[in-house]
Amino acid sequence: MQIIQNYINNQLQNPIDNQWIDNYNPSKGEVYGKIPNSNQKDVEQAVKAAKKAFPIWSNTSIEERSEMLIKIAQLIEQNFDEFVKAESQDNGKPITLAQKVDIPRAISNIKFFAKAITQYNSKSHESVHTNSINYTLRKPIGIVGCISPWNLPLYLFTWKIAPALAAGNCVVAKPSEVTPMTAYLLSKICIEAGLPAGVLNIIHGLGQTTGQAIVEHPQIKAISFTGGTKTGEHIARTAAPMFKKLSLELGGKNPNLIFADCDYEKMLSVTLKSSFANQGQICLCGSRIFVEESIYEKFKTDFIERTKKLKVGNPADENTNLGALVSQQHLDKVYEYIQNAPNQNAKILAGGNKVKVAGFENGYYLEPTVIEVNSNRCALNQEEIFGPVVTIMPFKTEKEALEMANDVRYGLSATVWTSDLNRTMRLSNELEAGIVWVNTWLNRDLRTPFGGMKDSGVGREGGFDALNFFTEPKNVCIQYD
Ligand code: TXE
Repeated sequence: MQIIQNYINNQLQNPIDNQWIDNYNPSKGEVYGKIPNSNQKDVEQAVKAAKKAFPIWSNTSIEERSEMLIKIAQLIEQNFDEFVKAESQDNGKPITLAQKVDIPRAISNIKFFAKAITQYNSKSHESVHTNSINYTLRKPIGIVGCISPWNLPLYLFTWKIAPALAAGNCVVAKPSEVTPMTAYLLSKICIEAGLPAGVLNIIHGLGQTTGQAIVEHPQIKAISFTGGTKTGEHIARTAAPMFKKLSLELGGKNPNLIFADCDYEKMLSVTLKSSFANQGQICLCGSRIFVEESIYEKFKTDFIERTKKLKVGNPADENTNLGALVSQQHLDKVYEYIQNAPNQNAKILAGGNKVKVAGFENGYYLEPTVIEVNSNRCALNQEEIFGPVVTIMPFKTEKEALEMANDVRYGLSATVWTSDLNRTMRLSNELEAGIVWVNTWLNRDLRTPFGGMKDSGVGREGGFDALNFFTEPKNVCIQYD
């Protein structure tokens, strides 16, 4: 049994009321650890520690904060294999993905914001006719809350805490209770790095207990959240009467528009990734595939053939393409969508079944699944499934493709495959999405604004947008003679 503890005031400690929850290994469907189910008392302790630390941390020089973050990133690098193994075991994702994406990106997040803060600046506005100058101070907010999900655990956890800390805030953070392990390892790293007590507090527990206590705490002035749209809605409702600053990165139902003039081979291999990477559990996955009629049949044949070749198996095996889904509950949710497909006039073309992996019979495995739909209005195309399930459908014209792409409540990302520059320009203007990828997918530059429109969220993360979120602007106006 691996016991995870809270990290409060630079100490690893048990939850005050001694309440625990099970931590599962999804590849085996077995409990392998216990994590605290913290409550208001633990959050209160963390807030007290953060409050005490804030005047000191917010007054350290930018260089000091930057160096501390770099040190933390380097310590993760030194313990790289341990982090990779832990992430794969906790989440069920292929170890190769944790190795190539999750942990390297967590390290990059921290290093990026360690450097970004040294370049962060504010504006000034001179009005000669009134003999005055305005300038903007950017002050850390104080104590901020960071709540992250289970799909990219350390990657999204660091994406929030790094800019918050770099900007001089003290943080009360909660990783998902489904994947708490790498955040726990990070707390040990912070102790080793000598991060001052109370600057970062990592509290574990359920959303409705620990998460709720963070959102409700009156001294936590801003909440950065990534997770489901429903949860985001609930958090917004709770936080609004306290006028908390909110950054919400929520669900997606992203269109992938494939035109006949694209680089077909590149499109095919990237589309396979954008459909099934991380078992389809990435908010940016292109889960609605629309293909121009003239290449639809060819695409259908090739895509199904490639999908069937993907290997579902033990995440620790280097040849595995898809590991386990994150939990039994999530597997049930995704599987229900597949079972309901025939009721929606939809046809399962590949996959659709749970998988029994030899030696891991109780794990949460599902075949990569391709479903042909005949309307964009069906639940399969309108609701976020968040698993290894994509739909495909032909379109006749660019206009029709655009209409279907936008006809959904979400607006996180969109992918376009075409070699026509004019079409690229038209579609990137018209698509209702926070991110539009053309002839690429998940190609991330950390300086860019990241986030969604419509029900995919509020606000943007990344680059100076994240530092803007984690600071309070104060305008100073001086008149001179
Ligand atoms: O996420 P939750 P769930 C989508 C995906 C998935 C659905 C539900 O469609 O099927 O959301 O997933 C914390 N106050 N995404 O239920 O609950 C929770 O403990 C404060 C998309 O697992 O939103 C966890 O730390 N916090 C998404 C975090 O919120 C609360 C990634 C996210 O969990 C809380 C994950 C509360 N009342 C799921 N309730 C993306 N955008 O990438 C829960 N939490």
